[in-house]
Amino acid sequence: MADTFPLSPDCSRFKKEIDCLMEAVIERNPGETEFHQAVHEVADTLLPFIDAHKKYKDALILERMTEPDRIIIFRVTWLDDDGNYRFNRAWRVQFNNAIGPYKGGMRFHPSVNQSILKFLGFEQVFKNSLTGLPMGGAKGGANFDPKGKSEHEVMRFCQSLMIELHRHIGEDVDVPAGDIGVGEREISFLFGMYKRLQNHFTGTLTGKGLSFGGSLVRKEATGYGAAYFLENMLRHADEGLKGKTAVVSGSGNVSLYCIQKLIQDGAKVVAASDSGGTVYDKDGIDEEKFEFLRALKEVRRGRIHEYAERFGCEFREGESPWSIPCDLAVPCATQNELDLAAAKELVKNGVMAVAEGANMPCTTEAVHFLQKKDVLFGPGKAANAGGVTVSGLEQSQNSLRVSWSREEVDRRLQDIMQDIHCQCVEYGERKGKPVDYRKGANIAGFVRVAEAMLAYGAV
Ligand code: NDP
Ligand code: 2IT
Repeated sequence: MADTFPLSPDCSRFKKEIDCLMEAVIERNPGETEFHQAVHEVADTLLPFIDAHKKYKDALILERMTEPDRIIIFRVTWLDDDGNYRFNRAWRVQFNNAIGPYKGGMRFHPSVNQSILKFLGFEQVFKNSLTGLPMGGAKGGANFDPKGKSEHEVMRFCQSLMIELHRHIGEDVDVPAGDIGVGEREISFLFGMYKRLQNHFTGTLTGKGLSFGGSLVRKEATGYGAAYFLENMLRHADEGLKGKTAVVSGSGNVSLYCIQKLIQDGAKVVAASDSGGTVYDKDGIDEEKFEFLRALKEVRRGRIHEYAERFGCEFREGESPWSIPCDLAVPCATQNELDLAAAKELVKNGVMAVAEGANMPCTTEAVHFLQKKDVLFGPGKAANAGGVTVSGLEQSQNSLRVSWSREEVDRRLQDIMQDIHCQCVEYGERKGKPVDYRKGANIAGFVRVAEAMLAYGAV
């Protein structure tokens, strides 16, 4: 069973150990393939390190980290615009609060299930640790599809969801935020109901509107952060963004602001996508075209083919962007959107770096192939940590009852992304080879949580 997860070339010495761990994880969590994939990805690089540090091994730290603290599952009933009863299933996976209150996004998408939320919660623990801020890891969401729903239906769904969720969260307990299908509109509906139920105005959600406790740069933070991380990776390899051709997948919150920052910093972005297909703009997305794209997606909630129609460029229906020649590839849509065939195509076309704006967008096989071919690879838990970083900064501002300027928040974001890069280099540097950012991020993220768990003993 365990060999459904290919091992990276340099871990064969530890094959037996990883097989044992994965067999136990698979047995405890049957059928949860995305969760198995995320645990395997971490264990693959961590086991050699844990082997060399007996204290972590003896206290079963990694094994315990694969078990969430708790999972809350509940029904959300709501009325559609025609007065029909509808219901969905919702979850909050509170994974680990060793270093701070649970923190992580809420995802609304028809594909949401427990496996996906557990993989996201597990990754969040390591990501939040890397930021250096006091945040544990969690994730939540519902199999609700916001597409095609009216504003009032989305509002009623959010309010009904919060009627249950409010008793499980709090500014020092668990602080949800956005993810796929959950942006400022949904956070506002959720926060409005939370505040009413608690009769308490606190920073229990992040990604709030600016007039009620939101932080400047939160909207841009994940995309900007991914561009900053990519810039750090390139600089470390004596390269830079200027003049490079980039392709970005998706056209949601993360993609949009990644595209904006890449353009501002001198790269040429030639592709973006949505679940309907990819636009290939050979001339590059300039500031004016970007504004059109932003309004199309953020305001009108339209489809990306409208960009191709407006600017007369190619639209590849049903296709992802990975066959388009580029120096830099930034997958920003969803898990497992870049597979081995796509990785081979990118390498054939001379890709230099891949940074994961989304969570686990590259399959295991794709990651191993890219690393084998010495492509710089920035894993999601490092490259997309900018979003939760500014969420953490929003929590600080709420606690202090202050609002920092755009420049102040952006400066802190840049500093933290640089620090995450340094941590990855510290644990992932290899002689004569590109930094192993995957190994670096996993070890650096692990150590902080592991030390706290060791200190707490058997709890
Ligand atoms: P959005 O909902 O704003 O945008 C998602 C984008 O990805 C849309 O263009 C969507 O296309 C596309 N997409 C989603 N699911 C699929 C799918 N199954 N197949 C093809 N395309 C798909 O989400 P975000 O930008 O917030 O999130 C994108 C990724 O970034 C996710 O992996 C998320 O976990 C991760 N992330 C988000 C953070 C945040 O702060 N928002 C922080 C860190 C990571 P369509 O509209 O057609 O569905
Ligand atoms: O995956 C992620 O890091 C997010 N969706 C953002 C989480 C947050 O709490 O801001």
